[in-house]
Amino acid sequence: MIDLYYWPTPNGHKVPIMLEECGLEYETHPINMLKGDQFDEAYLKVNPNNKIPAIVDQDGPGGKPYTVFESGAVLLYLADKTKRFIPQDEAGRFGVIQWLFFQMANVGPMFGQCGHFFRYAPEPIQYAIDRYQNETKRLYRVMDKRLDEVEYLAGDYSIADMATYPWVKIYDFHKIGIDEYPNVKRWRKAVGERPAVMAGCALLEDIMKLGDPDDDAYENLFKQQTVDRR
Ligand SMILES: N[C@@H](CCC(=O)N[C@@H](CS)C(=O)NCC(=O)O)C(=O)O
Repeated sequence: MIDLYYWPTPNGHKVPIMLEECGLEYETHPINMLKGDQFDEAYLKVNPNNKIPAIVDQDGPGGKPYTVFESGAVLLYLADKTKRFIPQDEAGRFGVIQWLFFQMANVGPMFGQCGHFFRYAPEPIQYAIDRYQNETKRLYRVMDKRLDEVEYLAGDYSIADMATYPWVKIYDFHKIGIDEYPNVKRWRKAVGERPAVMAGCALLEDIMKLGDPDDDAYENLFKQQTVDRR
């Protein structure tokens, strides 16, 4: 049994997608980041960085419970545990790892900032809006070129696609014209039609249809650096 600490966001979706793909049994523990659950002492023992997602594998190495945070690390852990969605040969394995790191170091942070400055910044800052949207578009071009050569980011469908899909799923949130990237569009459709991907993205999905963050949520999400939470 795997305990999944989760809230329905792009980084969150990655893990239930993999759990569903592998048919692993899991129990979902909602961490309501709008209410500040990510700062609870008990949760900070699971993820000291106060973010979702994270897991506790009750049947970890040596048969003991094992905690993993950072979505990329969670995906790699589950891929190694099941020997699925990552090739077992060294070249194939590092092919997946580099596209996974590409997502973790580029797509996630840059798309995240792009959405932030479009949607949540208290006042419009044109320099930041342009900087992060240009970087988002550049990353779309990188992916489009890659997906012109191969079917999935690392060749075969893998954890690199599971990590990237939830961010591309919401392209309109970042004001991206998906038709400009036909190979990404084809890939997005193929990944999005997989039953496990649909199930992973649907987990607690209704909770997020609540509209814009209210003042408390804004405080919990975006003022962490200026209030004494940690
Ligand atoms: N690099 C981290 C990023 C996780 C992350 O940013 N999670 C967001 C939701 S998408 C979160 O928990 N935010 C709450 C907070 O920052 O307090 C990962 O991939 O696991």
